[in-house]
Parts: sequence; C-alpha cells; structure tokens
Amino acid sequence: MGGVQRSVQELAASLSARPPEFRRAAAPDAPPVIDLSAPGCGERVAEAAREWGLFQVVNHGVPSSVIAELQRVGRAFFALPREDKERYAMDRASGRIEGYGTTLQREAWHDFFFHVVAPPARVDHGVWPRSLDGYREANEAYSRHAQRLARDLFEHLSLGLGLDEGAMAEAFGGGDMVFLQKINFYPPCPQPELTLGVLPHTDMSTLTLLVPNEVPGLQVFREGHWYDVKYVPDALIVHIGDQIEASILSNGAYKAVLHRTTVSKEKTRMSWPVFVEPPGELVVGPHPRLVTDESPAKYKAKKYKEYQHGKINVIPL
Ligand SMILES: O=C(O)CCC(=O)C(=O)O
Repeated sequence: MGGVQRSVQELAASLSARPPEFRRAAAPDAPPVIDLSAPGCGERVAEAAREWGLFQVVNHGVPSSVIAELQRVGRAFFALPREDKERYAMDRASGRIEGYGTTLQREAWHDFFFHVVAPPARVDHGVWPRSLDGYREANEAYSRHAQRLARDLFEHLSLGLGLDEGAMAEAFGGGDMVFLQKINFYPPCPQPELTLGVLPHTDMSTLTLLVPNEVPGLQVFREGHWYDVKYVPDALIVHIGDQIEASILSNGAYKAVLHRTTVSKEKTRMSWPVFVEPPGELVVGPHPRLVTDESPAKYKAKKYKEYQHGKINVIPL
C-alpha cells in the first residue's frame, strides 16, 4: 500500500506560490457588448461572430420606446385568459404553423407565440391578436427597426469575410427575407435547477435579434463551458444562426451559437427573438468567393425549406 506521500496540506504549509499544475479556469468571460455607434464596431461584430457566435449590441438605433411597446403588448398577450390565447393556437395538422403554443410535452419550460412580421406578402394578420390595443402597431414599428439593424449587421459580417457589403443580404434573399417574431414566456418554476427553459440548440435562421426582459437566463456554450449572457439595459442580443454559421454561407468562418436558457424560481422571464430567415425556396450554400482549393466547401448547398424540414424533425422549435 502506497499511503499518502505528500498532502496538499503539507504543500500549502511549505509554499508561497501555487505550483502550475493546480489550475482553475480563468474567470469566465462573457459574450461581448458592442457599441454600434463606435468607430471600428464592424470589426468587433465580425470578431464576435467568429469567437462567440453571439454578442450584444448597444446604440443600435432602435428607440427604447419602440422596444418597451413591443414588450408591453407581448406581456399583454400572455396575460390574456387561456381561452383567448387558444384562439391563436398554432395547429400544424391544419397547416397553421404560426401562433400560440407550448413546450409542455417537450421537457422545456416555456410557452410561446410567433408570427411573420415581414415581408408584407408573407404576413397573416389572422394570427395577430386583434383584441390587444396597439399590438399590430408595436410589432410593425419594431419590425421596421429590426430589418434595418439586420441589414447593418449583414454589411459588417460581409465586410468581415472580405465580401462586398451587400453580399450576405443578397445571398439570403434581399427584400424577400422573412422576419419571424417570437415571444417566449418562461413562468417561475418550482425546481429551476432541474429544468431548462429552452434546450440547447442553434438557430436555423441567418441571424436572430433578441430583446430580453430583465430576468437573466440565456447561456451560450463555448469551448466546453456554458457562459451567462448578462442583462444589459437597452441592449439587443444577436445570435449567429446556421445559415450564416461557421458552416453554411461563411463556409466555416462564423459560428452558429449553441445556446439554452435557465429558468427562475420566483420570476417570469420573457424574450422577444426575431429570426431572420431566407425564403424557403432559396438555395443557401457556401459563398463561391469563399470556396477555394485551400478551403473547399464544407457544406452542401440546399433550399432553406429542406434544411428547415430536416432540423425541425430533430430539434423542436
Ligand atoms: O429566451 C432566450 O433568451 C432564447 C430563446 C431561444 O433560444 C429560442 O426561442 O429559440
């Protein structure tokens, strides 16, 4: 029997500095917060997309009042009696894929409501709650800003790949890109340590722009660790999705972020992501300018609707 040759207790008594083999990971970083009015912000956006696949933006040009109104009408929707919300229920069997739904059967602790907000030809106002004062105006106003902000971010991301500034937006369908507004509602959970609000996933979209409420919960996965995304007042959270990803359009340069949400025992968390998607018939694949002999295509080009179909059948929305 070997016995204890030397203990940490003895080591501690005899040394003033910790030997290098005793290490604790450096204090976790957090995804960057980027000031979009600052010089050099485009490079920071591209760098964050490469390093994290997620970042927060401030001074993004979306007025606080527009965000507050989007949040107000979203809270008002979830405050409606259940029967009223049910009137807007999604029903895949009858082809209604937008609307109100729950993840109750899927081990994730949230209900949701979603519908397309742009382009106009894709909007079905039949699934927007008619009885809520200001619902339509609030969503239309926010959507106009979200479309402008998405264009700005696409420009930074295109330049970051050495492409023309309009390359990415054009490759995703230009004015035909679809903006899907979702509201997530995570009520207090009696055993939050055993539950997740949304299970780990990457978004199948190009970009996701997300308005959080003040209750933290979003976490991102990077190099083996989950990192908390801190609540920053007035910031919007930008996720890089599969279509831009490290994979599809950027052929490995940018990273689709794996993320999940935790829930709270006392507080209701809410979030308002807008998923920016290519039209279903559009074929998305590595940009020809990014495919070379040294960097061959890593992903097969396919229609967005085919990509979506494959992913939805594996990971719940
Ligand atoms: O609520 C959040 O912060 C994330 C939501 C999310 O990942 C989703 O709706 O797919």
